[in-house]
Amino acid sequence: MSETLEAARTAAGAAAEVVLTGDLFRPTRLTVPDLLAWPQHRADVSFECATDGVQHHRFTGPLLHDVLTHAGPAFDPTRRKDRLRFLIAVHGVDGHLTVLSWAEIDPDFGRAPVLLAVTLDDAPLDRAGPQLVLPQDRCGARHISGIDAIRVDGGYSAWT
Ligand SMILES: Nc1nc2c(c(=O)[nH]1)N[C@H]1C(S)=C(S)[C@@H](COP(=O)(O)O)O[C@H]1N2
Ligand SMILES: [Mo]
Repeated sequence: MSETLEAARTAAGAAAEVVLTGDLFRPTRLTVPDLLAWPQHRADVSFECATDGVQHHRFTGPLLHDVLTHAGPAFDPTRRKDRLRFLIAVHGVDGHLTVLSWAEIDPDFGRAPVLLAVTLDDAPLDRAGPQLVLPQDRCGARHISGIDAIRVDGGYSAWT
């Protein structure tokens, strides 16, 4: 997140919150400390930024899959084919956005160990908000910082 945006968020006095919304049985809002309730994973990542070159960072946090599963995505978890239509949109406070497929992070499919990081280089992200971490990405662009909303979308389920 840019320093300007982070300063604005901090000045507003608001603890960063992530809204989990969309096709969920238990939509919710989570702070960074709330994200400590799930098992914590560590990722040491290197990624290349088109403008700043190669960056190295250490992140810790829960798996995105664990957090979203707890929110109850609106598919039948016992039927693997049901999940394939679902998308996950991750939105940063500055409007930066990426879309993942559910299958990309599902242990039965792509198994990407994507984190919702709560620390960056050992510093807590309580005020900035969590950061998306995709250890397999070569490019840094999907490592969205200052996440303020995640939307699970099974909209393609209506496609006949
Ligand atoms: N919210 C938000 N996150 C973002 C971006 C952004 O513009 N907004 N840029 C991405 C890009 S292009 C890169 S390369 C990395 C840079 O991370 P760093 O500044 O920690 O090296 O952040 C990513 N996360
Ligand atoms: Mo970048």
